[in-house]
Amino acid sequence: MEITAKTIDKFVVNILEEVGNSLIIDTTKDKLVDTKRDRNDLVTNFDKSTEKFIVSMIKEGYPNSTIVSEEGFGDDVKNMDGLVFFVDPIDGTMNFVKRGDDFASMIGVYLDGKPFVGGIIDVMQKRVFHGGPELGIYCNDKKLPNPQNKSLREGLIDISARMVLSDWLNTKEIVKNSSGLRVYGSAGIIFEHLLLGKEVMYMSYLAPWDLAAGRVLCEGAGLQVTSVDDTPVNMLKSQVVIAGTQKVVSEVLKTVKNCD
Ligand code: 2AM
Ligand code: CA
Ligand code: CA
Ligand code: CA
Repeated sequence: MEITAKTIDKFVVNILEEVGNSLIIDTTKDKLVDTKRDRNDLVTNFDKSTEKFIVSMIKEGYPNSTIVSEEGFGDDVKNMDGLVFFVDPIDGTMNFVKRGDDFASMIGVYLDGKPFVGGIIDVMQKRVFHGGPELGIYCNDKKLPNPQNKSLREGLIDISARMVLSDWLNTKEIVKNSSGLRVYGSAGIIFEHLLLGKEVMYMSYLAPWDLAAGRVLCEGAGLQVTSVDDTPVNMLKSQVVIAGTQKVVSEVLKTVKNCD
């Protein structure tokens, strides 16, 4: 298939809509739940079957691309040359298992290392956020305006519970300087909140598949995404990432620097 932003955007949206329709049914079914690193790191049969489906669609549509994915059905990707797809089949698996909402499926596409197209489906709300720097950002068929460049004291923020509880990187001070903390438990749902201007910053330790789609969409919407040491994010490793309005990211980077 053609490698244009428009074609790949349509391709990604079609896959995510199909995934969303089947996950809405799956969330009512019994799940086989397994743990990975610890008792709160879950994987279900649906994470695996969804990833297998997405990977097979990508291999069919773009056989020359490479795939970085969470549950192990992708490729062993060593560099960002050409077309690289990042797949998180179910983001917020704990929410999927315990709540049946506030979970997402995400596909981020990079061309020669550059953010190209991103797609995040908020499954239970049936909303697909998609697009990129070339196309602009859409929620389903509606083009979204860029979020306002708010400051930390003007907005709600989201930081992973683990980071706040341990006060890692001065996170308690950052929370105190904001309008308040929210912890939604799904990177995809939090990126949705950033794109809609409902939250002004997200800070968490993220793997490449947690970050890839959200980064494309945030940068396409005039938001900033950076690693915590103020260097560009590396899409082939896990790292602490700050995403948010330009004003908030610069405030947070200053607070983080004061932490030692
Ligand atoms: P997941 O559900 O796809 O695993 C809150 O837990 C968010 O952080 C979710 O988006 C979750 O994605 C992700 N997450 C959970 N554990 C993680 C880890 N050890 N490293 C990076 N991201 C993680
Ligand atoms: Ca996981
Ligand atoms: Ca994830
Ligand atoms: Ca996942």
